[in-house]
Amino acid sequence: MSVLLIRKYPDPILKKKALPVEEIDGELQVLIDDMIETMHSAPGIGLAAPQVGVSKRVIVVDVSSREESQPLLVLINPEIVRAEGKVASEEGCLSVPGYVSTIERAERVVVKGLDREGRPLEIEASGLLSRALQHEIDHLEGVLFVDRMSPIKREFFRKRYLRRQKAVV
Ligand code: GNR
Ligand code: NI
Repeated sequence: MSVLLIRKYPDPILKKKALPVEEIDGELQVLIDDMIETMHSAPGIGLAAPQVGVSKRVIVVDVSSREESQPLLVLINPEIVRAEGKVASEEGCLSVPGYVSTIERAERVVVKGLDREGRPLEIEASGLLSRALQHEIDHLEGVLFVDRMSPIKREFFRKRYLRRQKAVV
């Protein structure tokens, strides 16, 4: 297993819509294991394949450090089939280091997809798991949490982030 490099905003791969997985093979299993290791080492509560440079519809989510009794989830070709309610909460992203913002999202979601063996899976989620699932599925559409901020907040963010990035490099 290896810890992969996490792509950072404004890397263009983060804006691309990821392609559905057509074959669940050994190569995909290696990717999934590397994504899990990368997420844990970051540490983060979720990771989407485009964040490690692979434009495929695969996500991993592990909120067990913050919410008990939630097992590690691997989802291939995940889709939100139901969304209810609205809730605003603070959000960050490993691809946008150093920033958090309050983002409004659905309170509860039902997500379906395939597990790493290709078996159909349906998950009902609320709380942090619901938020993490929506955040990761956004990544597969090329959407970052900063794209969900108001235009004014986003412009402030963009300028500050790019200025700070220049200062670091
Ligand atoms: O580690 C993460 N924490 C987090 C906190 C609130 C809402 C979403 C997240 S996901 C983030 C990891 C990440 O960037 N996944 O794409
Ligand atoms: Ni993210």
